[in-house]
Formats: sequence, C-alpha cells, structure tokens
Amino acid sequence: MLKLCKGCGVLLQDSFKDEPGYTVSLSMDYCFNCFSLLHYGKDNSKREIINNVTISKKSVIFLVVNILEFNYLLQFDYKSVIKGHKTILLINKIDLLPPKTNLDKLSQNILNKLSDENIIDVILLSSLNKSDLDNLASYIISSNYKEISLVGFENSGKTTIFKFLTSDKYSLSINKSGLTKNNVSGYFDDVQVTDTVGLTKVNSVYQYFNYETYKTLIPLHQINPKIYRLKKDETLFVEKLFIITNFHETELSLVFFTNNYIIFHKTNKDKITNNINNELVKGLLIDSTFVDSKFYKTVPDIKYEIMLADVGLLHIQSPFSFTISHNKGLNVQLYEALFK
Ligand SMILES: Nc1nc2c(ncn2[C@@H]2O[C@H](COP(=O)(O)OP(=O)(O)O)[C@@H](O)[C@H]2O)c(=O)[nH]1
Ligand SMILES: [Mg+2]
Repeated sequence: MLKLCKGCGVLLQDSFKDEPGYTVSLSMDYCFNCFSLLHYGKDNSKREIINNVTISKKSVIFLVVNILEFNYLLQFDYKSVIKGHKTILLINKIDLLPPKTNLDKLSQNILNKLSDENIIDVILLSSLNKSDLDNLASYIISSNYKEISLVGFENSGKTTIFKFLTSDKYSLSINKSGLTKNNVSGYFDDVQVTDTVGLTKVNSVYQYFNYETYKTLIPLHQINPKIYRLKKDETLFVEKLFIITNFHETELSLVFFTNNYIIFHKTNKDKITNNINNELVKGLLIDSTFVDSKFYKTVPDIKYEIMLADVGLLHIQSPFSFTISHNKGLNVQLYEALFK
C-alpha cells in the first residue's frame, strides 16, 4: 500500500534509512525527518532546487509572498509560473513590519510595480492573524472559485494558509525551507485547495547554513528597526554575514529590518581582517577567499532598500557610497525601497 508522509507529502518507505520518506514503521503518519523536525526541531533532509511546480490547468493561483521578499519575486521568473492562471497575489507576513508602516502606501507601491495581466487582485495579510485569515476565507467563498493552488517561495506561509482553510492537522508549517515535497490537496467548503511545493530561493541562507543556524537568522516576529550610523572608515558587522564599510566623508545612516536577535558589531575598517579571521574560527563565514565585495553609490533623494539575503532589509537614504562584503553567492540586491 502506498502511503504519503502527512508532513511533507513524500512517499513513505521503511527500507532505506538515508533516503527520503524513511520511517521505522509504515503505520506512522510522518517520515522520520518530519517526525524529528516536529518533536525535536532537528532536520536532516537534503535541499532540492525547485523552479517550477505542478499546477492543475483549471486552478486559480494564490501566489503567496513574504512582504520582505516582494522585490525578490519581481526579479524571479514568476510570470512563467502563473502563466495562463488567474492569480491573486497574497502579500503575507505583514505582521513583521513595524507598526508605523503605512500599509496604504505600501499597497500602492506594490501595485505600481506589478505588470502582469494574470494578477487580478492583491491582498495584504498575516497568516498568523485569525481575522486576516477569516477575510481571506470570505474572499475565496465570494469569488466562487472551484479550485485554488497556493504557490510561492519556500517559507512564505503557504502551508499555514492551507492548514487554516482545509483544517488539515498534519501538514507541517515550520520555518524550514523546502519542507513540502509533494503537492497536498484538501477541501475548504466545496473548493479544492492545493498546497504546492515551495519554489527555491537561490543564494539564500537556506542554501549555506543548516536549519539550526538559519532559523536564528530569519525574521519571525514584528521587527524593531535598528539604526546604526557609520562615520568614514567605520565598519559594521551584521552577524558574521555582512560587513558594511563607509568610505565617504558623509556619515552613513543605516536602518535594519532584521530579526531582533541579530548581532551587530561596529569597528574600524582596519580591524576587519582580524575580525574576519575570528569569525572564520566560529565557522559562519564560509572562507575569506569566498567573500564578495560590492561598492554601492547612488543618486540623491531616493530611499533604497538592500536585501540582505533572507536576513532582512537595510534601508538607506542616498547619497552614499559604501561597500558590503559577504559570503560569495549570498543574495544581496539593491532596490528602491518598498515601504518607509
Ligand atoms: N510572522 C509570520 N510568520 C508566518 C506567517 N505565515 C507563516 N509564518 C511562519 O513562516 C514559517 C513558514 O510557514 P509555512 O506555512 O510552513 O511556509 P511554506 O514553506 O510556504 O509552506 C512558519 O514558521 C510559519 O509559522 C505570517 O503571516 N507571519
Ligand atoms: Mg509548506
């Protein structure tokens, strides 16, 4: 009898310990990996790269995106994923934003940046907020859709929404990337809802660090922005991941939207080598010869947002010129800021 793991959707098997879906007994609901993730917070699975997902032809897509990753979505080839499907964009995790964020302005900025005729609506929500989920449920009912698919990057909140809609008790919604391995379907009223496999974010912290490490780096709760000012030749370490140095006479003002436990350390640029060696000992920087350095210089009067991989965002008011060094391959990008 074929049986799927209720946590990740992979086929259960009791023969090969090191292969996906292994369980001691086929009477179990979960594979060994989901079981240890659920009960001990430990993960041993391999990360697979997923660029596309199977979506039934008739399905309306609910494209779920973490608000902190919206700019990243735009540079990803999402258009080929939603092609031919009526799509509603769910901007999730808005509870991460500081309470003062102007959500109307934010929605407007999002709408201005979208250009795809398949996207018919944009909804901002937090899937940890019951009333946002209730509103989403009413929206789905009133739309008369028969089949919907939750699609989006790993860790964007698809399974959390799926579990709410279908009252599924088994699927795992954990801050673990690439957890859902096969599409899982259920019913909400008479609407068929499918939770799809998460699209892989390339060059993310999920790729470089194990679950125990990256779960301490990504934002989980409301962010308290942190402000740091750097004088000329001053350097700021963000955890052991990003090294920002101001080369300009003008003081640089940096506003970080990261999780509240991220460690910042300010020093002088002459001490960087020392620090890098120290950090190497602790093992988070991959290798000093694998450090990418990029110089940023921009036009005046624009507020910029720098995506520090999955660790969060950095807001900077230009003009400025500074460098960011980080592990080669971590995704660091400059965009115009989405919110203030
Ligand atoms: N702060 C916050 N966390 C969320 C929200 N939605 C989901 N999460 C968390 O994000 C992580 C990934 O959620 P999950 O539903 O498994 O994402 P999936 O990989 O897209 O299926 C879990 O730790 C969830 O609790 C949200 O709206 N706000
Ligand atoms: Mg999932």
